[in-house]
Amino acid sequence: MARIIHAAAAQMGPIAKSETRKDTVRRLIAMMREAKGRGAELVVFTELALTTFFPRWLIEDEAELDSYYEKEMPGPETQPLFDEAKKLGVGFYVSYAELVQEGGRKRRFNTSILVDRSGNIIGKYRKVHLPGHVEPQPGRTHQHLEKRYFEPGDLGFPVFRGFGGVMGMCICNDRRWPETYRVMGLQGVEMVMLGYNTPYDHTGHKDIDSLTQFHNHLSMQAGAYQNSTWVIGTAKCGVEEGSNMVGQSAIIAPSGEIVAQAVSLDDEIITARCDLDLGKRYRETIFNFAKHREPETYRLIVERKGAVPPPEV
Ligand code: CDT
Repeated sequence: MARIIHAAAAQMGPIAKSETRKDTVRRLIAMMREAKGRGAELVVFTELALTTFFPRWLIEDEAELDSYYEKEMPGPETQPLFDEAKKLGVGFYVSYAELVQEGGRKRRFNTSILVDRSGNIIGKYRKVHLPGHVEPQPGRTHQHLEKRYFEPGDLGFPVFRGFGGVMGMCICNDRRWPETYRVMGLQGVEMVMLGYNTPYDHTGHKDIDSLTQFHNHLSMQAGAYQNSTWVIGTAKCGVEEGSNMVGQSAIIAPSGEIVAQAVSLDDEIITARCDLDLGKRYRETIFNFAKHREPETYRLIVERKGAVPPPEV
């Protein structure tokens, strides 16, 4: 019997700084209802889906900074999303800023969770690859201070059994790194869910930035194909507080083909019936890791050359 997950990417348009958690959760619930109406049983929301993308500002007041973080999940403002998921029988992925007290200090992570159709959290991930800077960069209209506001995730890239398959998560910049998908691929991942907030001016070099849309899909399509997995990438997009962010949310098959793509820069649901067994064809042939990978060779190459600087040109 085919193993189908009817999945949705719930792309989000801008979230204004003035928008409350209550307003935002209401938007997420409306999209969850629409996704369910279109047959979806799993909804993938975006990165830091509960607030505006606050790392674009230098925030020196600690109470103000803390206000962007969740101290519990679900908390009073996010509980309605869990209640609705349970009522509809729909699972979801969502990313948010997480604040925990550990070892007598505050720890901050860019986190995502996977929630099953009964409203229970079945997986948690903390973003490993943090882009941007610790200190504000002179001359930039919008900062990208993720390195200031988060620690690198300490949970690795775990996979979770759920929705009849092997599920994995990552967040935004993680999607550009082959290691992200490969670590999950080595654990047999069948669907990778991710949210992203990608400003068009993210490198500050116009020639590279003009390829932002190409690189967005390139990373996710390569990750899917090379690891025989579905990838669902969901954007927060449009012009948010003056920052112009890419859309193009996509559902990508293990072939690397895009099977559904958002066309707006606003709240938009896209769906696809994802056959998890499609990945098998690749996993058992061209990307049969057990047969064709050469980990010992990779290790020797890295050991001999890894620490040696490249020759001068
Ligand atoms: N949110 C996030 O990770 N965005 C990065 C772009 C910012 S780089 C300063 C991304 O890789 O899309």
